[in-house]
Amino acid sequence: MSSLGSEGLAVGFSDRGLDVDKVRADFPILSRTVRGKPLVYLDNAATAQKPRSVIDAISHFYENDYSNIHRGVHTLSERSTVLYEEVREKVQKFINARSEKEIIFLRGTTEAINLVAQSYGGANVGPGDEILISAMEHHSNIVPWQMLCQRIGAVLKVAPINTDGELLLDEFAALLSDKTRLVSITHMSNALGSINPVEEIIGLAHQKGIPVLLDGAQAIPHMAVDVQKLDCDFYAFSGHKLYGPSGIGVLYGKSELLEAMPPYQGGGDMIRRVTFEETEYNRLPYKFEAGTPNIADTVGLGAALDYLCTIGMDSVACYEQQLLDYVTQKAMELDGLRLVGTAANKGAILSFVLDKVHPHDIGTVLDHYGIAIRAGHHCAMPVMDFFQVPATARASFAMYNTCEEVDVLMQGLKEVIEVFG
Ligand code: 7TS
Repeated sequence: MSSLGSEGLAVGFSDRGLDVDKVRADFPILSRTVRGKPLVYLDNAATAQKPRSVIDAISHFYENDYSNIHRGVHTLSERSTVLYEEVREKVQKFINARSEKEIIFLRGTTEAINLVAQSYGGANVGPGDEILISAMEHHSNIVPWQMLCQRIGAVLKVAPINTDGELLLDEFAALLSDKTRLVSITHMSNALGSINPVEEIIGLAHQKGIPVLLDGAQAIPHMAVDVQKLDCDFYAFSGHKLYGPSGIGVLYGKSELLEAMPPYQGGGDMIRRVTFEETEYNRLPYKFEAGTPNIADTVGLGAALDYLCTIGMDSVACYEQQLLDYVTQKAMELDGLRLVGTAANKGAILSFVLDKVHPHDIGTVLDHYGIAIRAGHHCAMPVMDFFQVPATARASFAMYNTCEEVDVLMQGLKEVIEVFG
């Protein structure tokens, strides 16, 4: 495939360091067909496909190195422990955390937010206190806080957005009160694509001494993230949206906060000494990693990070921004298409509705052309309510998508409009 859009729009892959043909060749699934058509995979916000190196790393690990970690003196256990802990170091470097002990492995973003809600929230939030989120959150960044608030008698506050899907920063600032115990906000919205002004958000919260959790599930595959530069207190993300396996994710937390937090789950590995009377907990990060973890998928996540480091997150961001510009321009040419989420600062997600066509029908027709998009509420029902739509169709892009695929999508949408319009 060429690296130019059909309009000749320069999407300069090689001069900016991302060779999309080469990237595509690394992802075996991208060469399959669906319903006799080449797969056009545009459901990357739900989960991204995996490069060969990730698939191979997992098989290689099971075939050669697999054992349980942190407990055996035998060769395989030591080998598995080294490989697992090496990934912690890779994650630390990838997000520029100060220390490996600030990296906690969990199932994913959802579990990471639940950990903070239960552990930090349980210890620091009292009756009448407030947690501040935004109106564009995924259910994973709403429900754990609702559960905490119900349990404790605290109050969930919601910072509003405008009709472009942008956070209203002044209103956000006005909602920071001396009762606010934590701000938990998405770095990038999965339903709208909006990228939040997280540095300003963190600055405003920190002026009042309030810690900030960033839900990085969507942001991390699309841009370089530096947790020290952001100065966020917690950062949560999932491996599976970052070209790694499902079932493995990360909570970053500043060590001084993590040190002071009680464990989230009890069990093996998170202890130093146990008697029936009391338990002495392990040091960070093991205090938060009870039980046998997802060892092989952690190794797979390490391979995904290695892969991304060879490309460079700045190249990914630059390439995807051009793809987003291209698809946005093309989408706006279609009669009856309305974009849902038009923030000035957006990641490569296009949510839209078509006049007289239910999003599920859009998804079903596009599937006949081998095009995978998502139709639904995207686990962000309050966002749908705000825009007064039951659902949207969402095409979400990754570094392996091309302008040609955008053209195929547009052709598919023209067919949808013809059939239902
Ligand atoms: N936060 C955001 C912003 C998300 O987009 C998602 C998943 C999550 C949290 C939860 O991540 P998990 O890995 O723990 O499930 N978003 C989507 C989506 O948009 N379509 O499918 C999953």
